[in-house]
Amino acid sequence: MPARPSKAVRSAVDHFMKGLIKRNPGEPEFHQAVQEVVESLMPVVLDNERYQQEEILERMTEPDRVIMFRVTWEDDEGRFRANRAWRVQFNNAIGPYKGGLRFHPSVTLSVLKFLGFEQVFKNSLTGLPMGGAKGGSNFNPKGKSDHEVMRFCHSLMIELHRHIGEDTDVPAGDIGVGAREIGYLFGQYKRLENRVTGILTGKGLSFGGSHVRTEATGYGCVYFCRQMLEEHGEDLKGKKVAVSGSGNVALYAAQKLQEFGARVVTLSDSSGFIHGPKGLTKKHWAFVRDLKEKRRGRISEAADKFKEIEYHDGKRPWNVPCDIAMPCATQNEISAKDAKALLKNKVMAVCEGANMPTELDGVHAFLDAGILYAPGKAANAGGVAVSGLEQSQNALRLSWSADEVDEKLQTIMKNIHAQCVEHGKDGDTINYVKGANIGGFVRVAEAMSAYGAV
Ligand code: NDP
Ligand code: 2IT
Repeated sequence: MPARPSKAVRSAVDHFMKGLIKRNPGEPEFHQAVQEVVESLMPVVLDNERYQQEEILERMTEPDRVIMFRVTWEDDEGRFRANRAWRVQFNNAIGPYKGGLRFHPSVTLSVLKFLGFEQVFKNSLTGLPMGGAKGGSNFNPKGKSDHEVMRFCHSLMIELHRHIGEDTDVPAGDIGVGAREIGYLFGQYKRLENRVTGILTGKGLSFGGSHVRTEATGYGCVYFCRQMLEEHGEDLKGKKVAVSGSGNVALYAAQKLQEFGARVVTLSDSSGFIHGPKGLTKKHWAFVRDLKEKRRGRISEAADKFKEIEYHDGKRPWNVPCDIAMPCATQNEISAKDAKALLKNKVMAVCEGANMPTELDGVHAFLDAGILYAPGKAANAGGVAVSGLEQSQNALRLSWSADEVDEKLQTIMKNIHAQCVEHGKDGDTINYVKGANIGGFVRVAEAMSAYGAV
């Protein structure tokens, strides 16, 4: 059982959150992300007068800068359309801003602030010199033609190009932004600036991309999970794993889980989930990858194709009994009720491929139950880590082999795990939330402190 926070810590957290909510009204996702972090950090800050005097927590929860702009583009019928886009440059204390772009109708400033805030800690945990940022638009790529997506990306870059640069801010992909979008964005940047340099990551291999970047988040999440199990005398072999999502992160997490002998029983999209009680095999995986990466179809098609797969419309996979849950779709996809269902079915580990996929009450339920719970900012850091390696390769003007990059990724995930263990000791258990939050915090706080009042 983890130690309960003292009354002084609880009241300091409440006081801090009241101020934050007042300064940032109507931003529930941002409040949630900050609350989770502040619950871990408050004891550290209360113990350190310098951090209090320098208002480290107040400064770390205020983005350096938010850029908001309109993106006008023309659809295939010749109609003009307008979307809103942002870049939230959260903190560059330890390196140039770094973080993905998300295209999804649910994107709001609150969502991008929560993602940018978490990115600061995640990037610090990788040990690479990267600050934190996030950006994106409420543009919905679903149902749009390639030409429409291209026109949207080109238009977005007309504004974004003046705010980014290899030593300033380096965006990448996230939900709705993959290889196709990065290609269009990079092409437009190159045309506008007449510079071919590492201003985006996740690029195609023919124009400066890194081997293993596509696979990195999913693979990294499984490497982290394996490490966490090993730390507790367990391994992945034969473990039943419920994976959600069927995009970039979910696909490559599922592939690596299969390679390590785990039994992946579910995948999902925003319409529903598929369940293969005997485990999804390589053949199923290849079908879903083609479906999602090339044909942009719905996950239900897998159940039309294979009789051993069931489809559950409008549902999430968390009622399927499993040893490990690996949420890889989106924020708050595990509600407090879902968390209870997972615990009732004796889940032993939850390892987050997505960012903040578990509601705060669900997080508390996992921690109270003492299961192995790896928060996204630690477990999904493999994606941005390989983005950092892509930046290094671009700066050196050379390209490392897939094996070299994969080896570096494994080492980075091991180091992140070690930081969680070092900072997460809680009685005789390891609290990975506390470990990741404190581990990510220290480097950024020390850098900010060294700079003085800036
Ligand atoms: P993709 O766009 O490739 O895939 C997203 C998947 O999640 C799709 O299956 C999508 O279904 C599903 N999804 C999206 N929104 C919702 C929703 N509101 N409800 C239910 N399902 C939803 O994105 P990624 O795989 O890149 O990202 C997945 C998660 O991982 C996100 O939280 C992202 O922030 C995080 N992440 C991504 C990294 C990366 O390198 N790409 C790195 C670290 C974290 P549908 O197709 O129906 O929309
Ligand atoms: O959430 C994330 O870490 C990402 N979407 C990847 C960011 C990046 O810069 O590669």
